[in-house]
Amino acid sequence: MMTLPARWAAQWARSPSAPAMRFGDGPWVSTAELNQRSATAGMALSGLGVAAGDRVLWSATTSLPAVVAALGVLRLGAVLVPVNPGYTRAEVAYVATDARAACAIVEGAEARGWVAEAAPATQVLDLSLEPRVRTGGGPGDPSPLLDGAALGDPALIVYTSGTTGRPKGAVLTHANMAAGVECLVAAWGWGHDDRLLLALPLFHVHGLCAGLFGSLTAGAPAVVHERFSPGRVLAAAGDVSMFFGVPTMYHRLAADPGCGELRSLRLCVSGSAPLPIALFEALAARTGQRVLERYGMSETLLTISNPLEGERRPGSVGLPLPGVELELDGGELWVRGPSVFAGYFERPEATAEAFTEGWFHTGDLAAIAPDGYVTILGRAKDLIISGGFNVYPAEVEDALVRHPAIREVSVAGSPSEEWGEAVTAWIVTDGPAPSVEELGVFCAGSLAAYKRPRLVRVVDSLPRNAMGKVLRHELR
Ligand code: MCA
Ligand code: AMP
Repeated sequence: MMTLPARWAAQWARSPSAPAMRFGDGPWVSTAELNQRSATAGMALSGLGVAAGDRVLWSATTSLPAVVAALGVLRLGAVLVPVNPGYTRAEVAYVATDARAACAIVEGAEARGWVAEAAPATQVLDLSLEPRVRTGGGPGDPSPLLDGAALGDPALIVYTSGTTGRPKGAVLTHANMAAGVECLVAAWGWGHDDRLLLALPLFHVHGLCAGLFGSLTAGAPAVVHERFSPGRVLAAAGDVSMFFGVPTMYHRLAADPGCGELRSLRLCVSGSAPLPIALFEALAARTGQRVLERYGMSETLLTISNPLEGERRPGSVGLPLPGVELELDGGELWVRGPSVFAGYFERPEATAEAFTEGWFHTGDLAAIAPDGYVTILGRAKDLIISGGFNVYPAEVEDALVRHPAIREVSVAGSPSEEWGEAVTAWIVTDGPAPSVEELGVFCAGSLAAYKRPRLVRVVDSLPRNAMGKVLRHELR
């Protein structure tokens, strides 16, 4: 087994004129160009003092310079820490501080200022990798060894709240990444002739590892869209063979009069949240696509998938991918396998709590049929999934309870056809109740847009158990 960057570099050198990716309707970027530009990025970072093993925060919307910078980080053997470019000052500052990044590559000028202020030792760069706020670092090796990371070295730190608490950095090694990505390429028959339409954000495992790294590993070109738009996806469908999306994307595609354009694709995959059976069936009827649903987590990469050949069972996430073992503990799904992460960054206790003898506790409730098909039944963890993005109720409650008119608040998800779950706040007020719009403005400084409540319900009191804990399921 090789690390992914070493494998990509070898493939790029073998077929330098192959198309690697294009952004929207822009020109194709060849593998030779990607090879040269990502090597230059890795060397530039090294020249600025970034070394193998250093953590590099990376926050940008989807673009070629953003992809080149991320590949440069990985080729240098530094550790990529993706951050949502829609995060607020508080959210960015938290990750910058917690990860103790040597360097931050940040697209937005305002966000660069936030990182510089929160983490003065971090060298802050824009996407051209020019130092913008020179604070830390120093001259480094201008001719570093690229693609030299070992399989056991960390490659990626993805911030996620796990089953409880504040966001923690899940450390994925090069071995985890290679195992997780290579098994998808094999399971989904991903070949050079495929073209993926990639409109997922690149700051999550779904878009980054399955979408981008999957394409690079398969040696198959990707057509990359900066943001998802159903019209643009359907207009591009004739030019690609695969599409990966979250259920909210499929909901919007199914509602589009042109959704029949999906018919020509070889494979449509859904994940990150449950794909409702009714949506699966509507898509099958309108497009002929039996969308392949699969399951994953930031901590484990993708571990369960419906088969390419054979039954794609609606409402089920399918069978464990090769090398993955599953177990149920009191209904909770436990996972073991080569793509399961090494642990949470500098949190030995949280890591110890998340594992039992190598089995990772997913916090998801599941059932396994006698023929092995897995159904995700719900969650043991307090997590809302809205449009494929995870929202932790406690974080939203902490922001809302600061509002002067809110005495008590509890946050949970309400069923939503479009978003899967909609972030909903049940509030007990002092005086006139604030509107959902007012609360949105109120938490705009502390919560990214997708975490803000979409629904507000005023109640006289919150249901609590004998210990005083709010019973969220009774609210829903
Ligand atoms: C955007 N908004 C949202 C969401 N996305 N609100 C709630 N939930 C969301 N998911 C906000 C916008 O900020 C905006 O707020 C308002 O909703 C309307 O935006 P709209 O233009 O309709 O939304 P959009 O920009 O089109 O985004 C919808 C989306 C997006 C394309 C479905 O949410 C998305 O890309 N989701 C994919 C998430 C993902 O990749 N998850 C993978 C993580 P305002 O009006 O205030 O401006 S899970 C993972 O990686 C594991 C391994 C796995 O299994 O895959
Ligand atoms: P994240 O922590 O962002 O990686 O999100 C992982 C969580 O997304 C999992 O623990 C599940 O709760 C959820 N998830 C991912 N794929 C599916 C799916 N196909 N069906 C149901 N839930 C899913």
